[in-house]
Amino acid sequence: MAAPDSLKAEIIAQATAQGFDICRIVDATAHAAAGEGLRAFVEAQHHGQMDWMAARMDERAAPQKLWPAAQSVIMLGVNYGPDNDPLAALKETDKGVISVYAQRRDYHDVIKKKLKALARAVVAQTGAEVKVFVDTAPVMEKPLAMRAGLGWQGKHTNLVSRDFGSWLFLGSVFTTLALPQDEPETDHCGGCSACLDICPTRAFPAPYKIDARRCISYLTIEHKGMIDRELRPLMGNHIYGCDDCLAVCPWNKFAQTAGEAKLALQTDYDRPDLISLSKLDDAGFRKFFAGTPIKRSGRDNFIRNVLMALGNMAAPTPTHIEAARARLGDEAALVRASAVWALGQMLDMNAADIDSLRRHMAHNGDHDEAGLVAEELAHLEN
Ligand code: B12
Ligand code: SF4
Ligand code: SF4
Repeated sequence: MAAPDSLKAEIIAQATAQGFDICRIVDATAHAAAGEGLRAFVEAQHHGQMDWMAARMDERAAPQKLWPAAQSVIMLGVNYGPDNDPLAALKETDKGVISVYAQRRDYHDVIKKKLKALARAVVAQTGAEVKVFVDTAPVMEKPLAMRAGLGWQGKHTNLVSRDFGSWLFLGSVFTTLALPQDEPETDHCGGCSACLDICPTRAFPAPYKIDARRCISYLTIEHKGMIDRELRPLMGNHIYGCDDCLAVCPWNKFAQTAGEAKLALQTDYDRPDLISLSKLDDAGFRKFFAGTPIKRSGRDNFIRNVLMALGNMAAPTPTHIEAARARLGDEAALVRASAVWALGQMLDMNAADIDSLRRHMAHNGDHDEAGLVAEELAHLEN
């Protein structure tokens, strides 16, 4: 077997050949501080409906709890820097804003393939055991990446890189090899608070802490059911994820546009028209978003997001109002209830209008076991 230093250099060369933009090594020993942060986050209920975060916390906090034989973690990053300013689209309120990562092919698929290819190369060269992880595994990728020196966890809690700003996807290869460690990165946020100040929903109870329940990314991707009434108007035209706190970071001036062709931005998903999106049925939704992470959120939750955006439009036209009204007859109670909210935002309704809306919906023979539609109608009357 090659000596550790040259072996590490070969692994980095392999990672580069696979299209990773950065590769550094951290030992697999326990990370007590990250575990405490995670426990505090879960105890404060900041994870919302993401119950899986409360399970397997010990494994999340410490790579060796997840895989006792692991000696080192090869931490990897892929740059997905956009070539435009994601904040500009927020002004076009008749369009939906899809976060930068989701306007590309599903990074889980793209990165997993790269991780597996790298892992195979390590096994072929050393005979060591390996396991690959990206995003969905019980691994705390950001604290590990900080310890490996890929960047630091900024006040918005994401990893910031000196070379790539906010725009790095993370992944890891755990291995039984004991490899030379890299130096951790230190915090370079200083007195800046741009990410905390820009957050539309005030999702940061304090710097370096996020309450996911208020984060638009969580609300549009992970949260099932109706969204808190108080938060809906603050979501603007975000319909899948949110990049506001990432995009405003001054370290992005060093960012580079993504080089990986498989992660190229797809124009269909750049500011799509809200009216067309609102018309997607289940099959249309799956076809339009095939190969993207959006497909996984499910059609009903997605149309709910589109209706929130319609309700938040600065100057809705009669065609926009018609698009929301058309969803009053939707199969899903979640969508119908969201349509009621959107119309309430778009129109100045009097008691007679509300009564006619109620009769219109009754005429559609609604089944509303969870009472979502009834609650929205009742709220209109108050
Ligand atoms: C759950 C999750 C989410 C949740 C929660 C976000 C979060 N900040 O944790 C939601 C759905 C909101 C989310 C959103 C996004 N996500 Co996400 N998400 C994850 C996931 C699966 C787990 C993260 C995690 O463990 N969170 C738990 C908290 C506790 O951990 P932490 O953020 O490291 O918090 C530390 C400190 O802040 C502190 N702390 C936090 N809360 C508290 C509370 C108290 C009281 C205390 C004392 C301490 C404390 O302790 C922690 C340990 O040091 C990771 C993938 C992975 N497996 O790691 C991707 C990941 C973090 N997401 C990612 C991305 C890209 C996003 C979005 C940008 C997507 C988008 N455009 O919409 C947004 C960004 C929102 C934001 N500002 O964070 C990338 C980030 C890449 C990077 N450069 O950092 C990751 C790593 C996925 C990947 N493989 O690339 N995400
Ligand atoms: S992603 Fe958006 S909503 Fe979530 S914390 Fe950042 S700015 Fe706030
Ligand atoms: S915007 Fe400012 S505070 Fe937030 S992560 Fe970037 S440097 Fe840190």
